[in-house]
Amino acid sequence: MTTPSMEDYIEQIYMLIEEKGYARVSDIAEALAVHPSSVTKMVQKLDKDEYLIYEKYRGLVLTPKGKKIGKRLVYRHELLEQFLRIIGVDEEKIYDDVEGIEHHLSWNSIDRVGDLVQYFEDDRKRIDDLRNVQKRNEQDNQ
Ligand SMILES: [Mn+2]
Repeated sequence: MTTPSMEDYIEQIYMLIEEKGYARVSDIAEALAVHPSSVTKMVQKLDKDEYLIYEKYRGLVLTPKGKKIGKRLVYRHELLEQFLRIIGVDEEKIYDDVEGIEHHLSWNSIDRVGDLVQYFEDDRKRIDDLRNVQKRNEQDNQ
């Protein structure tokens, strides 16, 4: 079982390795806006739980288990961003909102959100229809 905080770390480490080929404690600390000592602590826990292998001077690598969950966490984040974008949430709110909800949905809900995103993407007209509903609601609220 992973906690929200563990998920944030695994997600970030997975993305750093995808982007740069490696993940340093200092990069993880910067990305998550936390103190490097917190990163070291969490990385040791993730090592103990076999999500990654941490060697002080050689850096860290995800285990197959860590990679698998990392990939799913990044997918979940991206899917939820897509979802909020489709339903018309303001661009500047999307990232923080996803950070706020991503750890609190079951995979069942994530899969159903995936269906909904697909439903809208299969036919752009559906997104236009939704925008029309939103325009009407905004006019009514004025
Ligand atoms: Mn995230």
